Amino acid sequence: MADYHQMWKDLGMNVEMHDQLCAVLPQAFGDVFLSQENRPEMMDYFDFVVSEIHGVRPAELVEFQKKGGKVFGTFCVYVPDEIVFAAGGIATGLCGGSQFWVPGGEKVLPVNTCPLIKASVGARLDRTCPFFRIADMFVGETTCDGKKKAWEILAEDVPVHVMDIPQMKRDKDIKSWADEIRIFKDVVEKFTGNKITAESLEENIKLFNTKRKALARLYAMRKNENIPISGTDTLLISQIAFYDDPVRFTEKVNILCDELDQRVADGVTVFPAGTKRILISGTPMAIPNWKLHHIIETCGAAVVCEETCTGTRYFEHLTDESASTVDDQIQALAERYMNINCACFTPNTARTDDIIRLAKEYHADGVIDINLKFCSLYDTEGYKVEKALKEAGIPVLGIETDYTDSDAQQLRTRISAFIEMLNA
Ligand code: BJ8
Repeated sequence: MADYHQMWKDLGMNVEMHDQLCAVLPQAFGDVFLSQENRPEMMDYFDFVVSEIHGVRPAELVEFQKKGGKVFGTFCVYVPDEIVFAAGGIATGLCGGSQFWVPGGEKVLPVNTCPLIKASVGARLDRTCPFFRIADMFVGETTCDGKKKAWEILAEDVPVHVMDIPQMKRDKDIKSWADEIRIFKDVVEKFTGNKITAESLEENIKLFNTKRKALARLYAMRKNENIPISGTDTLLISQIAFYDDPVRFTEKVNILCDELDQRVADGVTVFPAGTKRILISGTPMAIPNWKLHHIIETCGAAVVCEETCTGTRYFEHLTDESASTVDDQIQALAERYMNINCACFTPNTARTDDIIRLAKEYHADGVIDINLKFCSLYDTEGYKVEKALKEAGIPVLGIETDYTDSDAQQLRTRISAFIEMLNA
């Protein structure tokens, strides 16, 4: 990585502590990604982005701010990027996916809080992530209790706007979510000093639809019998989607897909014939959380799809592009976003339906339902997920884990046994 120490200092980061993170990431990345064989050539771009993760994109954001631009940090796929970009701002994902940041979060949060929340709070308070320093405003949401309380703590340190997400999906809830997006629009307009017009919103609805279509195209490649890209590589791309420039990202994903199309035509695969296919469902995997994919794929199975917010929940469903007034566009956004099936909703049968549909579409031999430790939402919903899968005759393994490596060996044993059972 090039030397970004001056930028990090200017951002008020704890550079010494941050250096410790920079020292371990290349090794972790090499072990997980570069050890894979026969990777698509176009993964080069995504490897580069992650090798410069705290450099290139933060430097772009800093330049943008110098010209008066505002950066919004988000933590949930319910927060509509379209609104931020339509006001000339930039939205960037902030969910923490490393154990490195967890102890910082534990200084102010109960230990029995999910690692994603602890890492996100720790990254800000310890000043060890440039994205958490750059974001001018954090945008939280009322999805789970841990997050709701975390926003109050973060608000002592940085401007925070919280979006009130309904917990049911009746007509009145969709209406209330549309109202919430209208409030967000006003906040973003005031913060950026820019008015959102029907034209700017239309442009950005189309931009994010195009980005979602590129990700859907990438995922569709994995439905093939010969799988041209590993699940581990696809996860990396999904994670990068949260912070890369959306236009460049979409272009790079489509170029990669052109290569994958050719691989499919040539029968090129990254897995031996007969490899068992796994669908992952559950909690999101924020960068650099690559633990489960690495374990599953080095145990001899292929991850063919993720029913997570770092997977299909991020890109499935497009926003209707036909509305011509800001008000109607916001209604269209509300309807699109309310299709995301987060476990914070009740009832959430559409999620179990999705998992079964995806298992069929991606020809999965089994499902691994993953829960981040202390996430009671997805943990509790695991009962319904496992029941529905069993009724559908799809083998399922429930796993709870965190960001540490302490359970890696135990997970390897359980996952190997599951794959062996699928092979029997
Ligand atoms: S739409 S999944 S991105 S809230 S933070 S709920 S793991 S205890 S992240 Fe999420 Fe939006 Fe839902 Fe998706 Fe559990 Fe942890 Fe809460 Fe979490």
